Amino acid sequence: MPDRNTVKAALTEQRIETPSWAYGNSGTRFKTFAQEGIPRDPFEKLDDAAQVHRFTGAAPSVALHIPWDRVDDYSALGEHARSLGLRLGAINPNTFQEEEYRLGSICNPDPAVRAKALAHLLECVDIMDTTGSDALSLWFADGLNYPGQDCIAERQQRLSEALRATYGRLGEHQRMLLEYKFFEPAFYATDVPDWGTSYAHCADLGERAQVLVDTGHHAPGTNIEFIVAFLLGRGRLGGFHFNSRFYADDDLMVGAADPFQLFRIMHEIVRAGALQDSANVAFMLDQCHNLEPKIPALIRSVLNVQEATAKALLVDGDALARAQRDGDVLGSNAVLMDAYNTDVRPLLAEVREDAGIAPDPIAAYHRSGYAEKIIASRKDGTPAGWGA
Ligand code: LRH
Ligand code: MN
Ligand code: MN
Repeated sequence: MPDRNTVKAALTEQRIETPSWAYGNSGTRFKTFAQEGIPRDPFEKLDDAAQVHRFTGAAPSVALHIPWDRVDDYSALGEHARSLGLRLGAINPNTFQEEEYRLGSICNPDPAVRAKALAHLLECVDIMDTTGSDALSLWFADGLNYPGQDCIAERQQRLSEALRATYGRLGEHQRMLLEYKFFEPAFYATDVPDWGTSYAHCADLGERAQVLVDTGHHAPGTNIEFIVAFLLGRGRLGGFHFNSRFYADDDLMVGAADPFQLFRIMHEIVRAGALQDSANVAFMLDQCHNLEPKIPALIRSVLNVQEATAKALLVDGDALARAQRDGDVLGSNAVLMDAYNTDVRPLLAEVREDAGIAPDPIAAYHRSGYAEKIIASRKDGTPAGWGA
């Protein structure tokens, strides 16, 4: 059986990055229901992120999306993060919300649009230099709605060129994560639709280009843990955008729709020794809290990842290896299920108490009065939201 103290130590060290955009208002294409107390700028988003970290002890970094988080002075933003005990994490360029990108960004048939998109990617590396962020997190909405709309093969060429130019601009300590998504906003063909396409481009570029797995970006029924295991084996798993989905890219709280899938993914991570910081796998959330309050939803999400991780750490590796070697189909499955069916909440409560954190972070957040405070103090100004 895994040693209890080793499991606790691994849980104490686990870090989960929250996305700046999850703190702002968000909605569907039908309606955004505004909430009260929403941050009005990136500085206030960090203030809220600090609460998630304060009550979980596990979320010390925040991913930025540019231009949603554009500020005049990124060192001041980094300084604000540091003063809150946080740091700025992955930088996400945004090449999908400007008029010019109607037919794509770096895959666009018009060289002038491609140049504009590339300039933005390079600008985001400049921002990384200032913030000290080590990951450029790329997702492209590029794709086609109709057969024949553009040449699929030529678009791959254009994609390669822009990725190569961006990769060449990265510093030694910086890396590029390439996220895939099988559809949306394009409905017929997407230029980076799957992990294979992302992997091939990363392999062309070099070691510091890695695949980013957003758990909501697959066709229903896709075995995501297989993808994770494969990429880990090749040193190409750069990180995750965790969230849950019932139908498409739902961006619901991770572990809400299918906690068993999250456990299976974390089992592959633990098996490969990729939980440690040195493995350089970024565990990030990419979620939208359209109905529920943002801060407790993000706390809940961190707890869900921790619970799946704790269960994965409790898998009896020796018993599993023995059963697998013996060809014991039911026995090996039972080892996994035993771990999955363990109630790990008391163990995690202990980990938190050892770290001087309240054992029930959501209750502690509600008791803190922070929600009431931001509702009262953020009455004026424009709340941040997708696109703002
Ligand atoms: C695309 C995506 C990508 C974007 C984020 C806002 O669906 O997952 O990571 O940057 O949503
Ligand atoms: Mn994502
Ligand atoms: Mn997404």
